[in-house]
Amino acid sequence: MADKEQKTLFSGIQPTGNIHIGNYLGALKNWVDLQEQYRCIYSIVDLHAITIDQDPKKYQEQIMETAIDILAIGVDPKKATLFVQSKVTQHTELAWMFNTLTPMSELERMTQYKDKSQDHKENINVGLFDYPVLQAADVLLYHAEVVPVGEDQLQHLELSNMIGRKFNNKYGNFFKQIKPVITAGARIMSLTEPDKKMSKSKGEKNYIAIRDSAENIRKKVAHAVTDTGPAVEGKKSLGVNNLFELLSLFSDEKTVAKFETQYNQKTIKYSELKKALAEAIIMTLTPIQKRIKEIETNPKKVKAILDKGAKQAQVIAEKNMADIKKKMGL
Ligand code: AQP
Repeated sequence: MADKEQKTLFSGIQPTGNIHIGNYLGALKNWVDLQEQYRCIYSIVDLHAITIDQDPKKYQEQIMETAIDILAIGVDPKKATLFVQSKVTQHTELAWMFNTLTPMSELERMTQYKDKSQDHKENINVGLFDYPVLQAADVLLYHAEVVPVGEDQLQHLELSNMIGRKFNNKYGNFFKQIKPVITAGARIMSLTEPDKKMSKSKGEKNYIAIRDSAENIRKKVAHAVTDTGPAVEGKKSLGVNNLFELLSLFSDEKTVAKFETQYNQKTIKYSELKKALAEAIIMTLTPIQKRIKEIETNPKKVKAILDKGAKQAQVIAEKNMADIKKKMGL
């Protein structure tokens, strides 16, 4: 068990199914790498995900699938706390308190809100608007100082820090500033629209899911767009750039250098680059998929891990919530 005097790290993922290599490289891989270094609290943020329509009949299955994927990637419940957000009610309680500190104008600026309201015009709900406030509550409820995320979440974390500062100014010093952890792979682009980030909601062909079969991975990479983006002389197109970035993250330096040389000499065959990339992704995902199969055989154990995680999170949340209420005169 890690030294509990360490700084606290918090991060979450929505149980929206089909965890992809963007989620993996931007966040989940870091969840594993950082679990020795910090007191890690990881949450399957089911309350965030209902800001978009979810099928209640399938939702528990999706939550389980997400938990299984996280464990298969290497999050170790002996080292980190893993729980489902809605099991710890203080998240929403704190979000309400933070609502009273958050200017509407700040939320109106949020890029994710603007994008998601465009994508889900039929359901632009208050939850979608308030999403970043719940996220601030998720992190600050545990006094987390470190948050590994993809680049798309940086704006939300800045807002969390603003909310923390506002609270401190109004009610007395309490919350620390959050430091985002951004690593290589923090912004993986879509395979089909490389000017946009890889995203579940943009359709199956734009992402590679960590559960995708080898055959599917080969097909998706083979169809990846290479010829879009600014054709600036001497600069790779966005699609090619994305393939090189993925190659550098999944493969070895020698392979990357070989294709870089070919690119510079204009002898590169993208079909070969894509083959090498597909095989490298398959090599990384095969052991994860094997562990998924093993973990799936024991759903009771997964449930027990989540229950224990929720209990651990509740203990911290209850204590901090009592302090917060006292500070606020509630
Ligand atoms: N393309 C990406 N590159 C790097 N990191 C990414 N993340 C998401 N997309 C990329 C990071 O993954 C973590 C979990 O994200 P989430 O559960 O909030 O999912 P999301 O960002 O909503 O993922 P999608 O695929 O984009 O879903 P939809 O299409 O539903 O919006 C976060 O740390 C995120 O930064």
